[in-house]
Amino acid sequence: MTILHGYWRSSAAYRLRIALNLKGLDYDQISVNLKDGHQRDAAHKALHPQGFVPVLNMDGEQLIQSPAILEYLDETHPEPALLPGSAADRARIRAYAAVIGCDIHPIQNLRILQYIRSEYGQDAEGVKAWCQRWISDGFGALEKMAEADNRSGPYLFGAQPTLADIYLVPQMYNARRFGVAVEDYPHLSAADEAARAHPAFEAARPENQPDAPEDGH
Ligand SMILES: N[C@@H](CCC(=O)N[C@@H](CS)C(=O)NCC(=O)O)C(=O)O
Repeated sequence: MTILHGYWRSSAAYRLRIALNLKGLDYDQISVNLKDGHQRDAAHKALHPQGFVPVLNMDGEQLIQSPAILEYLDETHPEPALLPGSAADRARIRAYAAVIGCDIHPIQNLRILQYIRSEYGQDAEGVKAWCQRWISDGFGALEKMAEADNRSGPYLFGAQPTLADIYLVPQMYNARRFGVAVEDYPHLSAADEAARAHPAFEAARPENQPDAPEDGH
């Protein structure tokens, strides 16, 4: 049985839920409550030395790091391809993923936000301003990339969802959560809307997870 150790609001786990759903792979979920700090429990750190989610148990393997796991899923279950097209197309798709996965998401991770609160005395508004600043910076670049690619859509890279959408949708969710004006990025907003209407993305939505609290917080 495939088991995803995740959390309803984790965007890295959200990426994996989308990919597993797109590939038509069944999985169970074990919730690691990030809000209560269970990612730092010894039992979880035995699965993930960094104390992060997600962890995926699949095919007798224990896998960490969503970029690595997404590649594993694509290599072991090639259809539908998360990285379609030519080598140059795949490089462009990976570039969208890298802007989000390397340059936007890591600096608004929970432990970073907790750190700027505790060590730099920031309140909720200060934390929100930090997130808005860096999400907007990355989204500005992504919007220009999408404009230059000039794909007909509806997804970020054309007619089928790719790795780029798998990274985009969870990051747009975070952006809305932190009050970023996502409508300022028309290409990103249109691709996000199209992807969220896809059943694989819909089933992966944070609100649709078994550990999502009823009050949405
Ligand atoms: N590069 C890692 C990042 C994983 C990550 O940032 N996970 C977050 C949730 S989205 C986490 O577990 N944060 C716990 C914390 O900051 O304490 C991946 O893509 O798997």
